[in-house]
Amino acid sequence: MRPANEALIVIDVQNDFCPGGALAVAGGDDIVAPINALLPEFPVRVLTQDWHPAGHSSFASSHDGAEPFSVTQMPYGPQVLWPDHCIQGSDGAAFHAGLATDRADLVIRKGFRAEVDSYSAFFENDHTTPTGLEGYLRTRGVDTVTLVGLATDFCVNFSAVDAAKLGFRTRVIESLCRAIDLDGSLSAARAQMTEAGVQIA
Ligand code: VGL
Ligand code: ZN
Repeated sequence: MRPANEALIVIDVQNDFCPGGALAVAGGDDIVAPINALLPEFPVRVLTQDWHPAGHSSFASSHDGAEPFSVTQMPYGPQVLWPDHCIQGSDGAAFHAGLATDRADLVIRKGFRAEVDSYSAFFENDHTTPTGLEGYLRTRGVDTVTLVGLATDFCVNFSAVDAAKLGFRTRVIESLCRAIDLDGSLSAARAQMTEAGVQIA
């Protein structure tokens, strides 16, 4: 068991990000068993769940004529438009059936406001609206976080960069993540994480 100040944060290991899902990430399900093996090592265990209402503003289908994976301008900046995914209560939004969710202390949902996406476990994509995770971790005495999950270049990246900016010692285990890799987004994500002081293991 790791010391009491360490949390494992498992990002978005949900059916829609696994093979066969609406926004499938190649090999997304390969990481389930090793994540299960890692969970008991950590005294604080958090899962995140992408959780969008139908018609969410990050869906290409909500923008006339927009193709999935194109980029639009939102009031808070550029936003990739995704296929409909992780709709609240759907099978796609459920955790992968093999994930040991019973071992989690906290499930934090994000992306539930129709007009703002939320890649990060800490802040919505406006970079100001908090999810509450920072307070949860601090009040439990956590100052060091390890991140794993989906997808490396979006939700893991944004979460890790925010964690480091908030002052948490932050590590990403890249072998327990899988990437979407849209137009070089994986190499950009690695650079952003390194720049923010995230340790990539
Ligand atoms: C994610 C795109 C849209 C992720 C979530 O979990 O990385 N990516 N919503
Ligand atoms: Zn999403």
